[in-house]
Amino acid sequence: MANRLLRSLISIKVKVIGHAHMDVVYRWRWNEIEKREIYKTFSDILKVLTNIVVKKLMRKNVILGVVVVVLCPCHNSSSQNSGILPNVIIIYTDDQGTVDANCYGARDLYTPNIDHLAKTGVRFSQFYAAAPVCSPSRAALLTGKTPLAAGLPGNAPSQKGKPGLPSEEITIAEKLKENGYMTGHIGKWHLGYTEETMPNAQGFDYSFGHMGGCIDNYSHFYYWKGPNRHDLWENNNEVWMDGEYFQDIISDKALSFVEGNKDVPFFLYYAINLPHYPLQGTGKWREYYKDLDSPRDKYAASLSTVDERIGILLKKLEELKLRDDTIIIFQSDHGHSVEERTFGGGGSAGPYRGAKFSMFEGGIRVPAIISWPRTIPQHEARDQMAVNVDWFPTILDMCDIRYQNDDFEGKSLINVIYDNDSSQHKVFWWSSGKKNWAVRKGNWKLLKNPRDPVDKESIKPGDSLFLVNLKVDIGETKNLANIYPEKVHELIKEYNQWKSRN
Ligand SMILES: [Ca+2]
Repeated sequence: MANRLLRSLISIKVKVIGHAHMDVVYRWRWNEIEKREIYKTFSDILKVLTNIVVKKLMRKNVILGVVVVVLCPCHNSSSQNSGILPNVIIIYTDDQGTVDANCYGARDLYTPNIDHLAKTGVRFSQFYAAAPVCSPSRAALLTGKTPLAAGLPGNAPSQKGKPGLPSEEITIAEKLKENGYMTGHIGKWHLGYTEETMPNAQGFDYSFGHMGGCIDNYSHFYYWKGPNRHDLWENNNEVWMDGEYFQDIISDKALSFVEGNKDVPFFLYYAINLPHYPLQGTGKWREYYKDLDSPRDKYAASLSTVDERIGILLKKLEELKLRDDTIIIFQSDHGHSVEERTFGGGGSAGPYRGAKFSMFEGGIRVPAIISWPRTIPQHEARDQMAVNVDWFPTILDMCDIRYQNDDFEGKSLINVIYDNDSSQHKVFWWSSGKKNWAVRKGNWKLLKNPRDPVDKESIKPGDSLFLVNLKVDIGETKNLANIYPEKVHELIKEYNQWKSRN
């Protein structure tokens, strides 16, 4: 048989009196991997499908009048069918500023495809990365835990032979793989550069990209001070593609991964390494932004290069008729950079203070969108506080995969997304390095030894404890620590309790 996976399709048609007709199409595949969950009988499958349909309708607050379920299985029976699973794609951009998309208020950028995700999904306006730098943000995303709890509180080394995210941590890829998914990592990794910590050892069936923090997009050499090293890998094998533009390579790899797995549930972690430096957008976008000031012009060209390739992926999903049944999560890993290698800026945090490396809002508040046209609301916004550690349990809920709440510090966003419920995060914690941390509880936020890379001089000696009320001071301009000492103590206590657990 040419394909290792057989195809099957079930169409459930649910008619609801007084409400729209709703089609839910699920795909599943024969599962040749024995450890995956098995539904042995047709009645088991029917029960699971019915539960899922009822759950989805309940989420939509639909009053059921008559539910007609018509099952049309079009394959022969097997003893090894996997569960019923939507595809999942996480698009994780690198150093994209808090408000750097049209749907987040940018007026000088052109981001129609990111905006399209917002129009076909739910956009978050108070969404955080669990860290203000690359590796711990990614560790939090993939484990559902704060970086401290996940064992990677700071950036992983970019040198071959150095570890990163501990291999005993369970990643989204490992969990989904156990439940019948084909899993792929494409783009930046930066979570370990040893065989035990590279993507294939962390649950990814397929991996293509660079293992360190950044590369030149044409030579694929590490882009930092020397000695710079070649860093391009496919499934643990070093590959050389001299002169080929990395953004086009990973775009093609993403299309191939999706097309090659179109008949099976798949998870793609698409970690695009722009608009992180080097700011190497394409000539088309450099020309488009030629009238913007530097470095905004170079940053904008990089971001629109990313946006254009997101559009290419969306078009492919539509061509394959997978778009409606694919959960797409879009997020930046943290705020924009003001480092020398990015000409001191280019990105924007809008009204928020700080940037990458800072736990002021501009370092950790990020654009974040989820789109799943078949199921979740479209063109809606949510202002509830949420964090990237929430995606893991959210995905598992959406895929109907069981888990223990204690497995994560993240909270499922299902009720926030579907029903606009209040945030489940009463409190959240960040730490960066040994001396810098922050806690948010309600509208109060306490920063210990805050950093403001945009204006380093603005941090005064008396600001080692910096208390803000985000409700009245979104720009975190005024330190209220001396006015509300009891609030300072309360938040220090929250931090210490979290720290003692980790
Ligand atoms: Ca980054």
